[in-house]
Amino acid sequence: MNFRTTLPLCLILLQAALVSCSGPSGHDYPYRPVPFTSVQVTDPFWGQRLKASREVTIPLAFSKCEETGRYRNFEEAALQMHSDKNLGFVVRGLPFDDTDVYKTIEGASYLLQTYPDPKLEAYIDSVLVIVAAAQEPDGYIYTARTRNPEHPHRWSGAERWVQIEDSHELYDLGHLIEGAVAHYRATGKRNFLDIAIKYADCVCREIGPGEGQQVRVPGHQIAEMALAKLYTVTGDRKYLDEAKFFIDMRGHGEKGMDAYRQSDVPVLEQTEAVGHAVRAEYMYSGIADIAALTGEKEYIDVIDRIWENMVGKKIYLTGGVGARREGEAFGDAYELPNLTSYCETCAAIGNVYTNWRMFLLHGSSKYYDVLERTLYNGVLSGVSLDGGTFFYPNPLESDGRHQRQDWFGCACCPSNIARFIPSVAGYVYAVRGDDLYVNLYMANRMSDKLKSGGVALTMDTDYPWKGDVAITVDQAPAKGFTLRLRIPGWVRNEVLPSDLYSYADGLQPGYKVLVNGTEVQAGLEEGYFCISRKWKAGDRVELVMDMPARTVKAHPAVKDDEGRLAIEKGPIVYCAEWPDNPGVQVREAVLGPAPQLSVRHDAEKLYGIDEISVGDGALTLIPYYAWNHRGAGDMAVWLKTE
Ligand code: FUB
Ligand code: ZN
Repeated sequence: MNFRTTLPLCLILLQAALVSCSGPSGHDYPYRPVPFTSVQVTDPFWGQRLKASREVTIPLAFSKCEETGRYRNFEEAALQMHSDKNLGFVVRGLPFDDTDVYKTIEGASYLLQTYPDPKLEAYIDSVLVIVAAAQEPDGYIYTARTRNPEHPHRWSGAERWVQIEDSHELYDLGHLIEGAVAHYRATGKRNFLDIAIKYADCVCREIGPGEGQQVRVPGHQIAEMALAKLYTVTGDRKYLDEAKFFIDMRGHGEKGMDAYRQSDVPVLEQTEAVGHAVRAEYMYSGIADIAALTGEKEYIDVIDRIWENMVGKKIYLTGGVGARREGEAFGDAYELPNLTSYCETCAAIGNVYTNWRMFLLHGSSKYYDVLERTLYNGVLSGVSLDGGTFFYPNPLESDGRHQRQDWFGCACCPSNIARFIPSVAGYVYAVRGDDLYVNLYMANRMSDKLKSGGVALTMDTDYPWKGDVAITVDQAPAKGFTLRLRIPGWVRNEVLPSDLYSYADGLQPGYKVLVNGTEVQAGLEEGYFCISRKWKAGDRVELVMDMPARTVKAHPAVKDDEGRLAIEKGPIVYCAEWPDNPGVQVREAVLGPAPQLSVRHDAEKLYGIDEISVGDGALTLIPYYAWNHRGAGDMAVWLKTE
């Protein structure tokens, strides 16, 4: 693989400038993520995902944008804008089809960091020419209206903003900004960012509390977190104010808004995860951003409360959220059905965004325990191993009717996978002062700045199959720094930071940390093993974690998991699938109350997995993320004990 080892100087300076202008109000997240531009993934597990993304997912998503008329929509909008008469374009599809283009460019931009690709960069530039041409002179960009202002998409309302609860005009803004900022950070070019700024300025002019402005609230959240990000990039406070306005106005009796859109009560009074799960997760991320960037504590309190409710009562073992198909929504407490679990891929990605921000606010590893579980299970199941097919819902049980597809009429999940997977490098490390947090384990090389100077590390590991991690210090500030290694919940005997699930086997896995071959002792601080010292180049830290296969049980209030156990190993949740168990009806299979589990690595199967056998081979389990690669059939995560 052709990994980039050094960034050009101009990009390093650009990154430094971006970091220093984040939080211009003086408030910011106390913990700063080490950006994706500073981490080169060299990992076999994630390297394969990135390869699949680069070679299959991103080209597929671009070709689907072309084939399904998403580029044509921009072209038609441009033609209509420059015509005196109505050209009669029929506005079909979904009013947020533009976002698939923005999201795919976002993913491609992250990829450019690890795999510089002038052809891909030029292709993106050519798409951006088409996108820019569809932008109205005042910045409005929403092809579902501009294509035919007299007959816009039926969800869009006769005029701008009037049907905001369904139109997705501001959802489009959110994805536009997210894509544009990633593209700017990756390439230093402004051709996408300027389009986003122009639309954001249009929205800030027309929507707000001031005279002559309309009071409107996004029907589908994401503009909040995106505008907050645009504020950190530009330093322009009006974007943060607009994001806060959107959050603050929610639940104040707007027309057509309800619990489905998290608008039944004002945000600051909300206590539970409710409604459409993707909208909810994006809103929680936006609230966390407002909390961090304004320093207003009441927003932290609300997001803390909702997080407790979600992690304590409404999350699946896979990190998936959204139990109900109807409304793609959170259910009641402990309502976690398996066969009908919805667990939209986008909601899992949103759950990563939320928990990442919760860590950046609080610095506790418990948020990464949720994030990691979601990443390896609920997110990864959303895309096939070759990167070419996708799940929209991610159920924990199947009767054979659920299969990945190469695209959907509503393509939010494939394009979210296209943008998320390549961004994974940005979740590995974080910094505070002279503390370097290692939050995810994957082989990589990183370099960044601590308060006292530059730091560079090389990480080697076979995670998630082995719990051994070796970190070599390549550069360190003369003064020294504190290395904070996250000790995952799964090795501390905690499935999730709540009582929703617990290990059922009585095992007590252990871990140890060695520096240059000598074991060191330390208590955990917020879930981190901390080593403070003057490091020198070549110092080697080893984290050795037991990673046995484990059985898990659910809280007794989860009726659908009653009398059942699930199996996991490290961060990976397992399932029984039909091809590995000929002659066994896996949904009816009986584990027994204390099954003996043995693990075998198969480098060929399903791109290399650890397979788990129960007893003397009565049942074989594979990682949940890897199911449905060998045809349609039964699958189950929660298995009967008798
Ligand atoms: O409405 C935009 C996206 O489409 C949502 O986030 C998904 O749940 C799907 O409905
Ligand atoms: Zn989706």
